[in-house]
Amino acid sequence: MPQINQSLGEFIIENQNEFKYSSGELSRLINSIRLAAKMVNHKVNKAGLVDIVGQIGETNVQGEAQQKLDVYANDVFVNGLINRNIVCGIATEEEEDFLSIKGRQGRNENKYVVLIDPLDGSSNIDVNVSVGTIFSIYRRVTEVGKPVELQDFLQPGHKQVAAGYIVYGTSTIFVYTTGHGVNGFTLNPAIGTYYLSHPNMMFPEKGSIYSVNEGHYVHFPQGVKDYIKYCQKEEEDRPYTSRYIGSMVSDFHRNMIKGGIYFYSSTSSNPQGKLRLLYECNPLAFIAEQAGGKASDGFGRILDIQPTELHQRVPFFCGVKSMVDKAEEFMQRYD
Ligand code: AHM
Ligand code: MG
Repeated sequence: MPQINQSLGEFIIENQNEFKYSSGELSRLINSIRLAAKMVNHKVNKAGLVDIVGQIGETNVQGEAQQKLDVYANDVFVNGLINRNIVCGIATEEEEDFLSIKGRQGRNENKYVVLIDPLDGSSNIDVNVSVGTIFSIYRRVTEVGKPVELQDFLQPGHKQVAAGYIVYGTSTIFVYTTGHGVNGFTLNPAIGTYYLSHPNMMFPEKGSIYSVNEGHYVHFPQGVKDYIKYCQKEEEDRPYTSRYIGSMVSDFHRNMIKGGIYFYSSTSSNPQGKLRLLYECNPLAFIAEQAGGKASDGFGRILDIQPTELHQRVPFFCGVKSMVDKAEEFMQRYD
């Protein structure tokens, strides 16, 4: 008899009590995201078959060209969360302002806000390379029943109640944490169910992969240049292997399983780097710490940063703890 693992739906119900404010609301919210992710997965898999690949002629708030699939993914996640009356506010990479959700009869009793990058690694869509979704969930800090405010979104990452990502890759995997470890569920596309395939995910103690866009080398701060040279040096367990997909979710996922570090630091033209604190770095930092890894801006813990803007960028070093420690050591020489 083939073994049938626990499904994501069963897992969510079984572990709902672990959550200290358990009211079923967070479970419904994660359920809603898993459903939206199936729809996005379906579309991603068809990219190229229909006229869906390519830019839609708009730019997002970051000034980057939007792909059609970005727009689709954004609509699916946002509408899914709004229609099912499950959150009180949403912030997405694709929209300048956060959305305050009115709720049924004009009053919204929901407690959670979601921040989301609906389709990360979007430059990879046209070329059949893995992309992903990243999400982060907080309890609102303002009064329930009133419209959400910016401060509900600008919370430091250590206040997250849940975070996760989906990689639409050679297979589709849904990985999330509610602060009790990290679990991964692989989608069986034939029956549309995610099954627990990666229980209790942990970064290895040691790693041998470094992931960075070395094209920016001349523009990196000296600490990053030195760290890259350290990774490449013939010594002890080095040189490390270089792997860079250009979809951070996919790079992160591989590094968590195989052992590695991902970094996107400041450059001379972008002093805060490229990645967004609230819906890219914080959720992955939360997952990393839950999996025994580490996430830093080169000088301190990502999850302790007090955000000041919705689309704030931050330098990001994330992966095996000892590797991030080493990168910080190089960075701090030039503090
Ligand atoms: P995106 O959200 O617009 O896709 O940008 C984030 C992505 C990360 O997934 C990836 O690691 C990085 O940008 C790649 O950037 P670059 O092409 O500068 O290396
Ligand atoms: Mg992104």
